[in-house]
Amino acid sequence: MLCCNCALDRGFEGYDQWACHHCKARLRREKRERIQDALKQAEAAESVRWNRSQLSVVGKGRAGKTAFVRAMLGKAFVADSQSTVGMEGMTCELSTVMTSGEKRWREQTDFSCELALAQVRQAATIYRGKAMHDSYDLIQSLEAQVHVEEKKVSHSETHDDKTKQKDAERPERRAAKRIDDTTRIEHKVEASSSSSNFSSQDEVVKDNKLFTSSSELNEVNGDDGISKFDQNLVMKSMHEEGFDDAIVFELWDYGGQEVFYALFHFFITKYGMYAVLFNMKDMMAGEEKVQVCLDFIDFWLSTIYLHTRDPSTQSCSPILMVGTFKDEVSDPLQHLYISKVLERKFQSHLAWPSVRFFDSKACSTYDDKNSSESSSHLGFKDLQERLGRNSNAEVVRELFDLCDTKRSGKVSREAVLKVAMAETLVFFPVDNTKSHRDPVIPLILKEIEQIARDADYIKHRVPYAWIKSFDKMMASNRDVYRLSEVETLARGCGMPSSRKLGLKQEVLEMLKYLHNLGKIMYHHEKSLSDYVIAKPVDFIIRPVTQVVCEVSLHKPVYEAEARRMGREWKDLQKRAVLSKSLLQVLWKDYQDKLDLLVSLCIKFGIFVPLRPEDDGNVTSFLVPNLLREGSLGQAEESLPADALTCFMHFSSDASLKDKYGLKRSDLCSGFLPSSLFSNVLGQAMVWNQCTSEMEPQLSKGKAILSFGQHKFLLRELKTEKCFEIKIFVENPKYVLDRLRQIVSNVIATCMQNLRPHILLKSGSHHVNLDALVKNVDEQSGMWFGSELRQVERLKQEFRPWLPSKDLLSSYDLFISYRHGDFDSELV
Ligand SMILES: Nc1nc2c(ncn2[C@@H]2O[C@H](COP(=O)(O)OP(=O)(O)OP(=O)(O)O)[C@@H](O)[C@H]2O)c(=O)[nH]1
Ligand SMILES: [Mg+2]
Repeated sequence: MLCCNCALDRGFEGYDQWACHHCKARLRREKRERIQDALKQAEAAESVRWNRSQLSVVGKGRAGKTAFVRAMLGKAFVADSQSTVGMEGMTCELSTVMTSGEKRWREQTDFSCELALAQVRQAATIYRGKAMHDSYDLIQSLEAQVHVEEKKVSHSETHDDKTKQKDAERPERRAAKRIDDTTRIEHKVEASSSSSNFSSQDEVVKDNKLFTSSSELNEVNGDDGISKFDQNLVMKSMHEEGFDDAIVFELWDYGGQEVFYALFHFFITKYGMYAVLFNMKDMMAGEEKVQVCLDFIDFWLSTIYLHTRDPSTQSCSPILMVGTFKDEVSDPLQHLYISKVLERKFQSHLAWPSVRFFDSKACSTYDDKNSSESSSHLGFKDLQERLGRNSNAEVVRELFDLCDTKRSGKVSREAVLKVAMAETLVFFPVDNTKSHRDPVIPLILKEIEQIARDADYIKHRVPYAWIKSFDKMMASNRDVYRLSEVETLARGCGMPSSRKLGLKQEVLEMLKYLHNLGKIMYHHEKSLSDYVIAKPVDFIIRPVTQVVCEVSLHKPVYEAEARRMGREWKDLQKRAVLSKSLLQVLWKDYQDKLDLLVSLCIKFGIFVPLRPEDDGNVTSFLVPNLLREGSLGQAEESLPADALTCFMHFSSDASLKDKYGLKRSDLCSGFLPSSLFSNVLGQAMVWNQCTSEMEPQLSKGKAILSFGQHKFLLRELKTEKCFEIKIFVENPKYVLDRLRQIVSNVIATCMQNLRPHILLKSGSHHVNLDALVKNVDEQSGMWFGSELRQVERLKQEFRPWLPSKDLLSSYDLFISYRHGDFDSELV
């Protein structure tokens, strides 16, 4: 037989495509050289498209989040899975199976060196001759931002600069402009591909057969250019089509119980997407269950919007709503009904434009048994019956009208099904018991991949120095670093990559980037900015959930021992008071970092140190998230009847600040993050302890506190999305100002897009205090519905809340040295 390369007869028979061993050796050598060359080029580059994203799976407890994650990973369904404690994270690679074209998500456990992986991927791109036309240099876009900032300072007044200023606030948008220099690598890629003998994919695949194992690859020459990389990785890069381009996700499975929500604010970040899960059975149950289910979805949509809103577009990270238990709620009509209920409820939600819909026509979601129904006819009542007596009549009517195109008052079952199966749903219905065999799961994976590929952040070319620094942080077993330590480490890895940014600025940008990708935790807020948490789940979630958890569902590791502490255990469960000695037991496994953990928990607002003993040592903490619901008993009953009342309303909708005369229904569309009250309560407690001897009275949504002599009641009104503040002294401004300060501190730490508004009640209206002060100051009246109230009337009605200027009019300078009847109005 003739060799297919040199055409010499080597006398070997039986193969169509046969190369003699001389030719094979030459081809191997040549191929090895090309791989070597590609690796060298990749190594010589300074940055790489990292292809990272994240998916967070959130929703009510027991909604099927963990089962859904397992389904996406192709793991078998577990009938009685354990409730997730806090949250679980994993790194997964989303790749395409060549034979079926199906998406597959693989947990990545074998790569410890991100830089090497990124370089081999880059080499694979070069080797395959692919150009990366849509990547943008991150450093250059940051430098451009700095440049604009500098200009902004020097020419802040000109109109021209104002426009650029706007641009500076939109780094992602700016990055979307092609930066010519980033094509450096692409030219190299193109050059390399033109020098390569391989022009088509087929030839590459054939060529891959030259090396069938990593040891074979290593045998030839043994040159360092290749052997310093993981040989399996290099083999993979050659054999696996799509390896160079696969997206790696951080996948987060959140625990659904409310006690954990205080922790989640620190984990929800911009880069990535969110799957909001709900149990479809809840949506078909009675009104109460439907409401709870909708409230949870509302909470998550608002939370995602709050933490991921892009100020330039006003939109948030993409969201997929997923309905579980399709095995039990399987009728396509039920799905359409649920979809309509969700649409009605959330179509004006700020996060709604970011919700991705499901085109049910895209797959054969429904079994044949559904489509082979008899052709008898249904009236409106029959349809309602089919959807259950708890169904919402208005929605059923909408569905009926949708099917009854001839307006005959009757629709055939066939027509109903046809409509139900053809409509786009606002959520993805899944049956977790089928795991990845549910046809909707691959569609969800496809959607997730598309979202990631379209995102701006995925197109950034990340400096090698950043990835190297990240590797270094992960390589040591440390969970947490001081910022200065990261700076030193980063310098050792070749930072700053940009002299213009400088080391400090570039390190901050790197930390922000890694945080947004869910790789580390870093908060720029003053009290937290000195700590870089390399392994947030291990470092914070694991220990904190030993204290903050629902004991009936999640057992702390040392529960038996803790229970033996009798009164102290009871104090924690009943009064949310945690003694240091109990903490020593619950955190037995974290003794070496106990002090640091305690101080971080205080900074995160999870623990509030209670009044120190006489020797100045703190021996116990309040854990506000563990407070129980209930009345404040005698303390509440004996409160004076007359109090000055105001409301602190919260919303992510910036336009609300300009509105006054709000109705109760306007308030309900705000957003009150579930842990905000407990956080504020914690800080208010601290101020109470500093300024007053009065023992605070606390329960989950209510507290009686005192700032100095100023006693007040603070209450959470969940439906109206506000705090009610009843103040029992003549001048309410001191308490209000201090509470405003506390709220802004909490918001600055972890909810930066949230806006508080102080409202005063007048009849059926709520007046915005800031607008009121402004109007009174400008001597203009205010509209209350159709009634215009003049300034004098406003002054009279709201006098205690308005700044007092009576005494000021007779002084140029007023120095107050005491609180007394005479000057209490001013201080
Ligand atoms: N029949 C059926 N059971 C499901 C489905 N999804 C989840 N389950 C079951 O529902 C229970 C809760 O599922 P999980 O996946 O643990 O729920 P979770 O949302 O992770 O719960 P938490 O971690 O407590 O927040 C388990 O017993 C699952 O086996 C589904 O689609 N159909
Ligand atoms: Mg779970």
